[in-house]
Amino acid sequence: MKHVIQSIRATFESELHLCKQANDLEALRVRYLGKKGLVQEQLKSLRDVPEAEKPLVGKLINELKKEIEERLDAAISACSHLQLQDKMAKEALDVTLPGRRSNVGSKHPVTQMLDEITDIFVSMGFSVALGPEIESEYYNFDVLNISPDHPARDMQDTFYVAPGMVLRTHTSNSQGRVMENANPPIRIICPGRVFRNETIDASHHVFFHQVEGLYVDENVSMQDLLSTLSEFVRRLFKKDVEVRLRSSYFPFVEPGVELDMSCLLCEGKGCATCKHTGWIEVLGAGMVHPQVLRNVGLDPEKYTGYAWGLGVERMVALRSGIRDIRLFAENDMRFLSQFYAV
Ligand code: 2U9
Repeated sequence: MKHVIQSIRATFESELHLCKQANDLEALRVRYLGKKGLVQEQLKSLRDVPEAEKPLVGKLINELKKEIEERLDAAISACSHLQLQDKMAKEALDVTLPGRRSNVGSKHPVTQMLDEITDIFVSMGFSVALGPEIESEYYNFDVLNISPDHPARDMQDTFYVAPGMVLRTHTSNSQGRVMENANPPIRIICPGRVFRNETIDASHHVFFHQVEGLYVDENVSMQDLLSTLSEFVRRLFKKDVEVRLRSSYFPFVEPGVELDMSCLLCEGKGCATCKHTGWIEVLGAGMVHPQVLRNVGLDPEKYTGYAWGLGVERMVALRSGIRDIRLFAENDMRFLSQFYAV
């Protein structure tokens, strides 16, 4: 019996050395210490041992059991320590490495420009007024003195969505609504998307963005228009440009003007960008037509006002030298990523 116990001990030792991972140790434990394991087998066979030898053999088997338990416990703890070290080595992080910048995106260049224009006018005391993109012919045309036979009302220029309802062709629709419900002084700008029934090409699109502005009060003059818009243009283009007004026509203003600035590239000397005139057209403006004031219930004998309008895509194009406005509607990341704001 002693020899059997010795041989179990020796086999256990050699099998223990062959164990490489926790699974092997568990299998070894079951084989030796399990209910049907080798140690249990020896305990059962104690019945066949002569009575006189039983205490000694029993003691030897218990010593073997204890020894195997201790050896296995030590091996399991050494193994889990090794596994932990291995895991730590594999998952090690170098916290001194520079971080990887994640791409959080950026505002669309048209939105950036809308924000910049809005900030400038808000700093001058104007409020922002928004209006609907689907508008009645009344607010899109009638209030603004655009007569029923005006070519802008033609189906080829305007999208009609229902009888008497259009996709707004300018953001002035919001201004008529505000003027009806407010008393002067009125200082508002109306940013937003507008729609035109155009054939799309490099300089025309079926939708684009506008900002239109309006200032109505007693004694508002053309000089107010010129000084405010000059300051705006200089702040937007971050350059001390020259500004001039040219006579023009829009049904909602009288007189109507167009505002030019000296060419950003040649500073007025003449180049391909300004078609050798030295001037670049920036926006349309004028003194609010007396009929428009009457239409919204304001007395043109008491109040005067100036109004202006600009195309936002055109402002980005002027500042960044873009020749095709279709790029603004295509969402091509190769184009948009060039406008990432830092
Ligand atoms: C009211 C009265 C008058 C707004 C104005 C312009 C001149 C103008 C165009 C420029 C290029 C629009 O984007 S564009 O196509 N706009 O030239 N807009 S005066 O006049 C108003 C607005 C509201 C009540």
